[in-house]
Amino acid sequence: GAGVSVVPSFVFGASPNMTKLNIGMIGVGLRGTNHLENLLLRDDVNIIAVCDIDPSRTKLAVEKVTEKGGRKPLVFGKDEHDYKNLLALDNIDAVIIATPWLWHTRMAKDAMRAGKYTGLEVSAANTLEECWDLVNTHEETGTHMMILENVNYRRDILAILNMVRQNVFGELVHFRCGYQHDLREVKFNNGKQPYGGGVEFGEKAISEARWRTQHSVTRNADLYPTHGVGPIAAMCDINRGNRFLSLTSHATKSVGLHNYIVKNGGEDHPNASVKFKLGDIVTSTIETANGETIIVTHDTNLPRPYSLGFRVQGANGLWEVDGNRIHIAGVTEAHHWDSADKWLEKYDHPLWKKYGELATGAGHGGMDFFVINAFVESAKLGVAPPMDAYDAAAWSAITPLSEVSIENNGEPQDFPDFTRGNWIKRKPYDWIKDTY
Ligand code: A2G
Repeated sequence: GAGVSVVPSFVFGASPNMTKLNIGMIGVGLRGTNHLENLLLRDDVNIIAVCDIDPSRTKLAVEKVTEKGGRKPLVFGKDEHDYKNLLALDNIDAVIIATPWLWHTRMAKDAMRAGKYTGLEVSAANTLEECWDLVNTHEETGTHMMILENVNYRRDILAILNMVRQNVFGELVHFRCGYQHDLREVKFNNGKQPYGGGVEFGEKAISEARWRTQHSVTRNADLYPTHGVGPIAAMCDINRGNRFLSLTSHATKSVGLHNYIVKNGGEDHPNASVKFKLGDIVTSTIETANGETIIVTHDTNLPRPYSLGFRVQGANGLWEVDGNRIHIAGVTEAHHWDSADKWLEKYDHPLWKKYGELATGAGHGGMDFFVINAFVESAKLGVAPPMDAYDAAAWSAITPLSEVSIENNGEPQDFPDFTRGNWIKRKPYDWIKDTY
């Protein structure tokens, strides 16, 4: 709010006569707890209730709230449907959903039907039907939902978006992005620790390996498109003057997960006989209505350093995250790269300029802080969020569309127009401001 300044006692969102946003947390595993910690840095929210089927997680969440001097939240989670009792609470304004993927859409639908401003973790939906469900439920209820894509708030991404808005790259032509993250120690653990130490998944594992790995068994698709495509969609105004038209996808063979099991669990481990459908590298090419292409990579089963692989290219130059380099015609030497550092500094986003130290210093990685800030500020105002149900649907649709394309030797798949024609007149979101 107005008059906020950065002083030692500064709390994000502070404003004297602000009404507080009452929040319910659905899912307080590793991700939900991270959101909770960022919420507890603010003084404009109350955590009214927390829900998780694992009592050790709700216990931890309650402790975190009360340690910060908050009132003890109500606890839900006696069974998988107890979240509906949380949604029935009249005094909750907004909910954050951070649960296994297969619960996302149904929980978000129930939350919107209950009139709660809804924050939904990525990926939002698993099938085209679920994508439509998010859009239709938003339209039927008039309740807002925001897809909580944190990478849209990464410092370099917002600086590049700032450069895009100032036309530094010229007319946009081509993008690359993806989720390139060695998840082998996320997909397997020993049932005692969340990451690695064994080759179990499903019932015998805990945390993400308990539910996430199964998607690699049953689906050959880009399983996790939004970290890459979310930031690009903001840059090229998807659903706001532009839209995804179609895609083609290809997958390699699948060797990484099987090799990992054999190497760490032995050939005789029962999981050594599991056949993983997910190809190690899945590559999709999207065409947009404005004539750009976007190459999206999904690469989670092989040893490799983390990179979302961004490239943003226009008629006047390009940025590549790998190599941290930029070329701008007429500014950088012809045919040569310039380090991206001084560009990223020069075009640093107003939010990061203002609150970057607080966000990073608070030990919460910055971008997570800003995505939660955008959610809370939008919910307090009751306005549409920066990334809405149409974005959640269009971005998540890459999973089912890539699956069908791969199954059919790269046959092009049309994206549904989730805006039903409104993309032509919807105005680009104003990303470049210092409030949220
Ligand atoms: O790996 C990363 O932190 C991902 N986030 C997150 O979404 C999740 O997949 C995690 C594995 O547990 C980003 O890449 C921004």
